[in-house]
Amino acid sequence: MSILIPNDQREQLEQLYKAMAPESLTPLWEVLAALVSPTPTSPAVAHHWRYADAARYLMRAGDLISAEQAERRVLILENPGLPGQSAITPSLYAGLQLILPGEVAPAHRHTQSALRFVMEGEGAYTTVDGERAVMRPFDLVLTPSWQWHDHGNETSRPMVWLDGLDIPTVRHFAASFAEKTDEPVQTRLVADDDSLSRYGRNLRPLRGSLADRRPANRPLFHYPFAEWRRSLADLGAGTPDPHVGHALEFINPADGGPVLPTIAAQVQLIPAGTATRPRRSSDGAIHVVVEGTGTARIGERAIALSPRDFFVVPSWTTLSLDAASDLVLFSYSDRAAQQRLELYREERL
Ligand code: GTQ
Repeated sequence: MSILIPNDQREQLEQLYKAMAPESLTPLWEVLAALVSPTPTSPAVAHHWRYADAARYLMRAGDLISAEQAERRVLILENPGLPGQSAITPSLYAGLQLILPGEVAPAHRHTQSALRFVMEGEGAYTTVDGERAVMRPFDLVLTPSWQWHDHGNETSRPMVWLDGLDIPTVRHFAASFAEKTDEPVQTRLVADDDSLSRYGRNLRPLRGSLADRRPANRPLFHYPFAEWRRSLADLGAGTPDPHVGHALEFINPADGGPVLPTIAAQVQLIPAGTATRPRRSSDGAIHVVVEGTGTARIGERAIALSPRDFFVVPSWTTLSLDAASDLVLFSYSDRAAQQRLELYREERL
């Protein structure tokens, strides 16, 4: 409340609040300014994790608990501003998942939407609705809502990837449903990466034909590093956008929109020796450094970046990126949800 209130009036008001509290009634005027803030006030803070540091703890967990026991052996990247909430931003979750050689993370499905961004290892798989995506470093793999998925590693090396899910968003709506099957590993129904050839090259099977097996609204779920990196490399010779560098969003080929209903994902190339101008947006975003070194200036903070670092930028906090060498970033955010809810804003400074 911004207007001054005399002491005796304040006392009477406090008595009123105390009297009505047992009836589950509270006064709006005490909280209105915080509830309806003129600009976003995220409880999340900017934060930075180094992959090697997190991976060390993850490998220790690998010695202590199996993937099958844990169901998902994951260390959550928890925002220090959101303690105990298993969240990296108010709406999104991030975790580092480890699958050791010979292990499986058993099949399940849930209403939460997920993406995987591969950090280490090569050749383990995620099966989505009977189709395996064979994962290589910096591939993006999706598990859309309510699609069966299991993970397995038949290689001789550990496999680690970043899980990005909308767990806090689904919790917010109290809309979590989940199921398990008796079969921990799904039967392969089609060739590995079948949907890449069916839907991943600006083509699609004829509508209604047998080959059109994936859900019409979300046919593709694997976006290989080799493909997105080539597109960024081709752009690299041209003039970068002053605020985002060369930036490409992963799209759902069914509608050209974001890859998931709640989550948008993108990659960026900031050419060596350049810096992006400060920009802020209402979507808190989680970034992975794929290649290069430089500095991320997030609000008042400056974070030195090196490959496989993670950093989170809270809503409405300015970000500028300074590339010492060609800086390649992957990021995901709740922009998809915000755009659907007509909330999204950005400001280029
Ligand atoms: O792989 O299905 O990090 O269900 C959190 C919840 C991963 C998964 C997570 C999950 C998964």
